[in-house]
Amino acid sequence: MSHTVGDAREAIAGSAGVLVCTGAGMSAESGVPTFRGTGGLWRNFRPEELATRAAFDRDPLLVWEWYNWRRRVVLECDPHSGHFTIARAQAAGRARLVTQNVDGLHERALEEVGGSGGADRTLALHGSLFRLRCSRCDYSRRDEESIDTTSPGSLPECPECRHLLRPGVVWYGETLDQEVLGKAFAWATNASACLVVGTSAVVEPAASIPRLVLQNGGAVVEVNPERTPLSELATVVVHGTAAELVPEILGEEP
Ligand code: BJW
Ligand code: ZN
Repeated sequence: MSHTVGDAREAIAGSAGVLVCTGAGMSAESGVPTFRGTGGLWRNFRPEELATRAAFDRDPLLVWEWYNWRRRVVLECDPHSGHFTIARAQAAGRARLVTQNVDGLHERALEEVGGSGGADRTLALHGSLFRLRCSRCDYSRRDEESIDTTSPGSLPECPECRHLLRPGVVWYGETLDQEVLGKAFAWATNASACLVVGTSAVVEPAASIPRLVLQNGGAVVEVNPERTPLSELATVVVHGTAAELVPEILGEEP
C-alpha cells in the first residue's frame, strides 16, 4: 500500500523527536552510486565480492583501487536538500540520525548548517570512507588523500605496527562497533517515530532498527522509489526520492 506525504507528516508530527535511518538511496541524487542498484558495479565486481576481509587479504591492491575510486566520486558530490533538512532537524534537537552510509554527506550537511550540537545525534553504523584503520592493531586516522595504488608496496602502512592500513568501514561478516550499535538500538527502542530513507532494508543488523521501533509501538515511515521487505511492515510507505520527499515530510513548512 502506498500513502501520501500528508500521512507521513502526520505519523511524525505527533512525536517529540524522530529517528531517521538512511541508506545508500539517500545519497543517490548527490551522485553517489547505490550498492544494489544499476550503478552499483565497479569493473563488473559486485560489492559483496570486494567489501570483505577475505577480499582485502587476497588482493589489497584491488580493494584499495575500488575504495580510492569511491572516495574520489564522493569528494566530488555535495549533500542535497534532503541531507540539509535532516541536518537542520538534528541541530534543532528534533531528530537523531542512524546512517549506514560511509560517504560523510550527512556530516558535511550538519557542519554547513552549523549544527555543532547535532554531532552526538549521528551514528554511522558502517564507519567512514575517510577513515583509515590498521588491519591488525587499533590504530586509525582520518584521511581524505588519494591512496597510492601503483603497487602492493605503495599501499599505506600502519605507523605503529607496519601492517597494511585498510578502509575504516565495516565489511560483510564483521561485527559493528558494539557501542555504536547499542546506542542505535536504544534510540530505536525509545523512538515513537522513525523515518527510513533509501535503504533496501536487507543488510543486518541495520535492517532490524526500524523493526525494533515498530515492536515498541512507534510509527515507521518508509521513503523509497521501490518496495522493500520493510514496506509490508511500515506504518506509512511513500514512493519517491529522498531529495524530493524528505524536505516535504520532515521540513518545518508543510
Ligand atoms: C532511493 C533513491 C533515491 C535509490 N531516494 N531511495 C542475519 C540474517 C542474514 C544475514 C546476516 C544476519 N546478520 C548478519 C548477516 C550477514 C550480513 C548481512 O546482513 N547480509 C545480508 C545481505 C543478508 N551482515 C553482516 O555481515 C554485518 N555484520 C554482522 O552482522 O556481524 C555479526 C555477524 C557476522 C557474521 C555472521 C552473522 C553475524 C555487517 C554488514 C556490513 C555491511 N557493509 C556494507 C559495506 C560497507 C563498506 C562500504 O561501503 O564499502 O555496507 S555492505 C553495503 O550494504 C553497505 C551498505 O551500508 C549496506 C546497506 O545497503 P543500503 O544502504 O540498503 O543500499 P542498497 O544499494 O542496498 O539500497 C539502496 C536503496 O535506495 C534501494 O532500496 C533503492 O530503491 C533506494 N533508492 N535511489 C531514495 N533517490
Ligand atoms: Zn597497526
